[in-house]
Amino acid sequence: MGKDTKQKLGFCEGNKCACLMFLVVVGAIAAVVCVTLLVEDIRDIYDHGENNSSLKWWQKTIIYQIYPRSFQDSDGDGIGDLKGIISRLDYFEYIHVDTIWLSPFFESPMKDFGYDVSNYTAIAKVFGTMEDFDELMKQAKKRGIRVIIDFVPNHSSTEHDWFNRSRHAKDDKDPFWDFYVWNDGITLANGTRVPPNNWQSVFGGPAWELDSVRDMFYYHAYLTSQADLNYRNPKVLEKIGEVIRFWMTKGVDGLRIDAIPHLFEAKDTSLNLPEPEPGEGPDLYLYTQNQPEIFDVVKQWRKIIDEFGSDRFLLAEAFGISREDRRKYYEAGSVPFYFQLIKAKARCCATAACLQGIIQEGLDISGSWPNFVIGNHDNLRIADSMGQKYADAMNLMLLTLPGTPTSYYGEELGMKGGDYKGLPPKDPKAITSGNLNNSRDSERNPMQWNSSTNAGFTSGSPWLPITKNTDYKNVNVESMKTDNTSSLNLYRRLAEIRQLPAFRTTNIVFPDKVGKVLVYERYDDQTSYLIVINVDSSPQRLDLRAGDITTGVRIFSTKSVIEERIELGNVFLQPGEGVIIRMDD
Ligand SMILES: *[C@@H]1O[C@H](CO)[C@@H](O)[C@H](O)[C@H]1NC(C)=O
Ligand SMILES: *[C@@H]1O[C@H](CO)[C@@H](O)[C@H](O)[C@H]1NC(C)=O
Ligand SMILES: *[C@@H]1O[C@H](CO)[C@@H](O)[C@H](O)[C@H]1NC(C)=O
Ligand SMILES: *[C@@H]1O[C@H](CO)[C@@H](O)[C@H](O)[C@H]1NC(C)=O
Ligand SMILES: *[C@@H]1O[C@H](CO)[C@@H](O)[C@H](O)[C@H]1NC(C)=O
Ligand SMILES: *[C@@H]1O[C@H](CO)[C@@H](O)[C@H](O)[C@H]1NC(C)=O
Ligand SMILES: *[C@@H]1O[C@H](CO)[C@@H](O)[C@H](O)[C@H]1NC(C)=O
Ligand SMILES: *[C@@H]1O[C@H](CO)[C@@H](O)[C@H](O)[C@H]1NC(C)=O
Ligand SMILES: CC(=O)N[C@H]1CO[C@H](CO)[C@@H](O)[C@@H]1O
Ligand SMILES: [Ca+2]
Ligand SMILES: [Ca+2]
Repeated sequence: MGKDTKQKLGFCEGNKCACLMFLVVVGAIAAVVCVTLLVEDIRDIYDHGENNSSLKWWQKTIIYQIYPRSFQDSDGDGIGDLKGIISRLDYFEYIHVDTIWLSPFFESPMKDFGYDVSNYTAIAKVFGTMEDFDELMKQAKKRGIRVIIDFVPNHSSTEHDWFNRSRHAKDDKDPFWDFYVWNDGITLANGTRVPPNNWQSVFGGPAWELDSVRDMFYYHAYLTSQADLNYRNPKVLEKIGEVIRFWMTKGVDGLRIDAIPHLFEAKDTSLNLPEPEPGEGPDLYLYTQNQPEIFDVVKQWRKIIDEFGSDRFLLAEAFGISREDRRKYYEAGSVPFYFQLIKAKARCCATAACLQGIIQEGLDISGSWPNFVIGNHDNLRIADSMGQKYADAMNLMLLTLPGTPTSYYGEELGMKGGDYKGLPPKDPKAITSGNLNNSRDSERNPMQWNSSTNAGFTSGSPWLPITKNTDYKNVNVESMKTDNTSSLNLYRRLAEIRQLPAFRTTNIVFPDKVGKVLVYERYDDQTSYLIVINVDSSPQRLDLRAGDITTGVRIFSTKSVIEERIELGNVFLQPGEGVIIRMDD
């Protein structure tokens, strides 16, 4: 075919909208909205002419995040484990996911459920053994499933042997003396010892803790039991390099680096956080986040994993970074997670304009490979943040955007988070900060596999109960398998559609005027698809004709399994409904 798509996309000549208004009365609410796609300017930015065959595996995959504690328990202790994950590997084939990312499963006192590592090369007993991990790798490989593991370099548990050696070190001749960020602090006139500055921890309170053994303060970005490693010390880099090689040798396909913006703190510990400007919130991490030294370390880690082949993947967890810093993460050989869609509701009410703006920001990366995330273990599930009605539509959006999507376990079911109001929190963030609103328990609720007691997650008593509000008797994998309109089957269908060549490109165009419905077009030389998602709370009717193209085939709808030829001049969507339309030539 090879037709001129630019001409084809001229929805309205010279962007002057010439759409006819269809005055159809539906429930007396639907308004006709005319959508024009603006071609020239946007196309030049996003059109990188990606070549399907030259894409790397991580550009063609869906990443599925497993929170091991909550995915599948194999031994009845109520806590998910590696054997449980192994027993569910076939599920990933079923939903067409071929990359899993495991949140931490390393030895840990579990003060932050594994994000406090006490031995980077050992498995937490509660999750299993190294043999279990090797078996997991073997079984995953057999099924063509890639495995990415979490890597938590910013801090170790204070129960790590390195910390013990460091706090017992007598002087700088001890190799562990400077392994962590130590400081004498300040001694006041009345003899009281105080931290060297007013730096704050992410989980609330001062970021310095006086250690009674060494009689010095150590810095911790998170909990007091999560001491920050000192990346100005080459010996730390050496040890952490060994950890990376250890897991690469085990055959893992990539690392997801946790909390990387916190890797370095300002060298000058006399710097105090300034009073916030009137009307502005304080910049609590001015001296402890996004320091320029980070990128050299990322480059070093990229070099190490390249020893094992250039196609291993490096993902950086970097929340709320600047455009410039995003560029630097890419330049250093990593892909920085783009998280802003998670915050769409809070940031701008998740309206169509809001979502489009966030997506465009996510694509503003000068030719680098994009990625999008709509949920994780730190944020409310989509069904809770956006509303159940919009859960399928958000999966539709995630899986049709350019780049690599990351799905959080359970989101393929449109599952709600647990309702733990009134129960004591398990999340240390809530406990430490003394604010129950900070609890991340809800989104860490057990995966719902079937309609048996405890949803097939465990034969024992789950560490977080399965609560009534999640309707697990209906919202579970087994029940949803048999219903071709279920969230699960919609997700599977979307995962298939993603494999079409047009979705493998980074080509995307948006309308020049945004209404209440999120609209974008994805295309390659051959075929063009319109994605239309009603994120509004009222039904919407749209005219989507593009020049002389007046019909298309609706190949997907969140409300129907029937493929249907439709009139583009009259597209009707219920609230929360999303469709994919293959445009006729
Ligand atoms: C895609 O690959 C084909 C065949 O390998 C090549 O001829 C073409 O130039 C490539 N296109 C781009 C945009 O790289
Ligand atoms: C792109 O790759 C997928 C599988 O990786 C394949 O099914 C499809 O045919 C390819 N498309 C083109 C245009 O090469
Ligand atoms: C971590 O655990 C492994 C396996 O048990 C052990 O060989 C190693 O010495 C431990 N490392 C540290 C730093 O404690
Ligand atoms: C910590 O180090 C001290 C001094 O070397 C040692 O006596 C102690 O056994 C260590 N503790 C642990 C838990 O390894
Ligand atoms: C010492 O002085 C500081 C600052 O004025 C005060 O907060 C603290 O309570 C005093 N400590 C004692 C033991 O008096
Ligand atoms: C927690 O959230 C509720 C509801 O939004 C709010 O009323 C309350 O003030 C919050 N509590 C704290 C300690 O922030
Ligand atoms: C639900 O899953 C559990 C764990 O896999 C299994 O033991 C149980 O038999 C299942 N129940 C049904 C009704 O399939
Ligand atoms: C969906 O399921 C219904 C009921 O089982 C069945 O009648 C229908 O043919 C199915 N539709 C498709 C497209 O598979
Ligand atoms: C999104 C994410 O990975 N958040 C983690 C960041 O790091 C802290 C400390 O390791 C964890 O508590 C968060 O869960
Ligand atoms: Ca278990
Ligand atoms: Ca740090």
